[in-house]
Amino acid sequence: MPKILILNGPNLNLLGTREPKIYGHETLSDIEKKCGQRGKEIGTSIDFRQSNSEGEIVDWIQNAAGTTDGIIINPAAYTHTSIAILDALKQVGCPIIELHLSNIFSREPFRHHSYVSSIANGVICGFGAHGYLLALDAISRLVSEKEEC
Ligand code: CA2
Repeated sequence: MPKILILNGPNLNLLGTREPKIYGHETLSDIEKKCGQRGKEIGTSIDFRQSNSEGEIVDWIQNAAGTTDGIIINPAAYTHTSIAILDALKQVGCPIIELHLSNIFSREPFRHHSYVSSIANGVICGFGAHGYLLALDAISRLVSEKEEC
């Protein structure tokens, strides 16, 4: 069964408690449950994590090499700042989807640049919590295409 790692960056543990107009009403735990359900439906195992620490996210990405079939990452604010996360993702060797709840391109200019987009297979943004399910469907397809190679 393919293993999918879903990584969430800083402050996403606050989802559902503040800024619902931008990020919606669902908590990260609600989203984790939905991802688990969709994972069962599409036959993938889901490892869902959140950290406020850049270094911990880098460690998780490094440890994914050779053990994980696909990564979905919402790097949150590190999207716009982290060369360390970019470098870790570059060496991991499995399909990667970058994900954002909000449409970063309709927000402040400093959110328009992402370090991660250049190495992601695809980017999903602006669909709120539903984006996680879209990303799961997309990565599952990428993983099965890779197996066929
Ligand atoms: O839209 C997204 O998913 C973001 O990755 C969220 C980040 C933001 O820095 C990115 O530009 C876009 C922020 C996550 C903070 O989440 C909060 C949730 C509730 C209350 C406060 C922050």
